[in-house]
Amino acid sequence: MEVITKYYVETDLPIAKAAEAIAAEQSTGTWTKVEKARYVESLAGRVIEAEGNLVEIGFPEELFEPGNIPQYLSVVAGNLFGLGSIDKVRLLDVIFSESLVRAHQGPRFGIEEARDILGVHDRPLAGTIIKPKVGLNPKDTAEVAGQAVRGGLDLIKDDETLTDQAFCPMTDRVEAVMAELDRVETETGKKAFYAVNVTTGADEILERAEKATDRGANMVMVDVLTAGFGALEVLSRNVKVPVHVHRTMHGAMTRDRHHGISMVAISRLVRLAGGTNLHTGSYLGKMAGDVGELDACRDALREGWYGLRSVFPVASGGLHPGNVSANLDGYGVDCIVQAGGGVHGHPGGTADGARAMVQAVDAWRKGVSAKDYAADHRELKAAIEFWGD
Ligand code: RUB
Repeated sequence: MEVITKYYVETDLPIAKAAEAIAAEQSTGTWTKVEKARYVESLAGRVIEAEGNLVEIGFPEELFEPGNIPQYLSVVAGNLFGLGSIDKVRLLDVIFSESLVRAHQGPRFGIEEARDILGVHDRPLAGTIIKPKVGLNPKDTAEVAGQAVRGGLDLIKDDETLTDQAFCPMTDRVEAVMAELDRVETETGKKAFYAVNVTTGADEILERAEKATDRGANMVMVDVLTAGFGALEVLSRNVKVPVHVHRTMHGAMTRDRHHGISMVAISRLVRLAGGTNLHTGSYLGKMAGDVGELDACRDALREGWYGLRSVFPVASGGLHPGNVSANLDGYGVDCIVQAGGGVHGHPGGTADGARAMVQAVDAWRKGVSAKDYAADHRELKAAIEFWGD
């Protein structure tokens, strides 16, 4: 069996030569001929197609160490990016063999398991990011989180740069937020996830996550590209709560359509490594996104894949109640729409912003435009007047 990789390539070489150079460099070759025993050739990469700017290569699955995602990346996304003979190259997709996929547990908590915890099965989830993204003390963080859940949101998350700084120690923050969420649940019956960012060095990320869950955290978050896929998999294999995966730094790899690594490839790796939720971009928002790629990420996270549980795609980045429906049209029911500024910047404050997000999701479910639904939903009306739709 093979692992199939697809690349976009720009080069002055004949495309077949460039494809051979990539296949060699990422398997058994180098820039010049080196005599080798014949049996080594069984691990050589094979050019399947080289046409125009598209290259497809099959790597024998024996080249990959089962279970070792960092090593997978060294093969399919390694030295090739630095080959002087190639001007630009983008890893478009990677199709892993069944045995390599089955070497991973994948998400311990997938979409269904996360829904079972919340008791929400028939609609998209709506969430927010604590804003300001850094600076609040634990008490004020809890206040903001409590307001968001009182407004009906299902998920409150730390932002990607908030970890365990002196101005907001993680353990104090978790205790304060979870105590507030417990109060809200007791008063209103509304259950919500709080995704605490446990991103840190590989040597202590599991210990940090366990400190959070020991204090009641019901979800952890990791910045997968800065912490590493290995760190994500350590969490998903050992921590007894769902894992929210932020993709900060992805733009350095995904943004150039002609060089880097597509979000589709990253989506497959996050599912292998066991994320429950993954930011994959918004059909309408502040971050640049390509519809074809968004669709491919959505499908990579949710389609059947040798028994691995499915993963929530997360639409975030510049969302507000007025553009929720465009994102839900793309992602459908099994997704998370989340807004930071689009909740906390609401003219009526966080709780009203949360209500407006919930109303925007309800409008979509009913097949009614947000504008029409706003006629008798004041919080949504105020949001649309403020940000448009
Ligand atoms: C969004 C936010 C997230 C972005 C990252 O805040 O804080 O970090 O979602 O973008 P806001 P992406 O809602 O105020 O824009 O989700 O595309 O990775």
